Amino acid sequence: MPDAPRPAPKPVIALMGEFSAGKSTLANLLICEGRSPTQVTATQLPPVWYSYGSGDPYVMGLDGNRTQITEAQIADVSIDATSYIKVYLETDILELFDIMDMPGNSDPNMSPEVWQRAIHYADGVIWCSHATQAWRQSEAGAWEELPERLRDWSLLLLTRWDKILSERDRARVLARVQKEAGPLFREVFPISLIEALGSGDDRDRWIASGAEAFVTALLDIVMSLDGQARAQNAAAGPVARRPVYKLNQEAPEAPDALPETVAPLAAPQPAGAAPAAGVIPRRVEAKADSPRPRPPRGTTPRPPSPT
Ligand SMILES: Nc1nc2c(ncn2[C@@H]2O[C@H](COP(=O)(O)OP(=O)(O)OP(=O)(O)O)[C@@H](O)[C@H]2O)c(=O)[nH]1
Ligand SMILES: [Mg+2]
Repeated sequence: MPDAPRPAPKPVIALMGEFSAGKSTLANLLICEGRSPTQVTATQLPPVWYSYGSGDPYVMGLDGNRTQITEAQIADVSIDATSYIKVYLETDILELFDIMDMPGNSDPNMSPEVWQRAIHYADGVIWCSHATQAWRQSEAGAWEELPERLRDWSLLLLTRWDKILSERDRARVLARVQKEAGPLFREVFPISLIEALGSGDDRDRWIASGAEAFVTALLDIVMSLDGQARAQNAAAGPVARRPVYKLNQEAPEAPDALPETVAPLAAPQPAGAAPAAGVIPRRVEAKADSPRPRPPRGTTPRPPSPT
């Protein structure tokens, strides 16, 4: 009997950048769980790959062997012998795409192989760069080494925007980064992740943090990537299509129909309630059926997802 067809893998978005640039804080903002370990300074973690689902995490070793672990053991996983740690969460945004939280790539004690071998699984990257020292030469050098196919599907995020106080300085930093890095990314966004996490029900604060513009662009990328995967599926013949759901709604009748809108990312909270750390507090609407048609520069296929 032939194997049952496997569902198409979801797009994988890798969170990259130098040490302490805000990658894990961003992962927490996106997955709404506050589960991504931040400030892991004593030992670096291997890439942490978040997928939708339940069950225990596992470690994918460099030898290709999986080892089941508990959540409490994640912080102790050795970076040297590990390809990535897989973590399952039943959180809305992971129904749309997978997130890979990468270790900081400027640590002199860490081999660049750690992120180079994991980046092959990624369809797009969110590169986090400290706004106060944005887009250093070392970052440009590291980005240069990554596959060119990623550029049309990647965003540059200038984190800690709250640390640049004057409008004049903000404009200057943004202009320089746009000039130097703009052509290498789909878009550049300044953001205060701390402000976004703390914005609660305050919509103006959420928008002012830069989160709304960034998340809208991110969903745009994910929907475009998803459409591309669907086109590849159609070309490849009858394969199982991944059902795409409207978040918080019933699955559409046609299993391969794209949703008209994606909203909301988090259930609305009762008025006056303190937001849980890491919750995306805003309704972000993205037109899933009108992604910007920007084909990737390269068509290098990524390795099949091992899940
Ligand atoms: N003020 C401010 N602090 C931030 C912002 N983003 C992140 N931080 C803080 O920066 C520190 C490092 O953030 P992480 O998210 O752990 O950084 P990381 O890139 O995952 O770090 P490594 O994995 O160690 O490379 C934490 O204390 C965050 O709270 C921001 O936008 N504004
Ligand atoms: Mg981190």
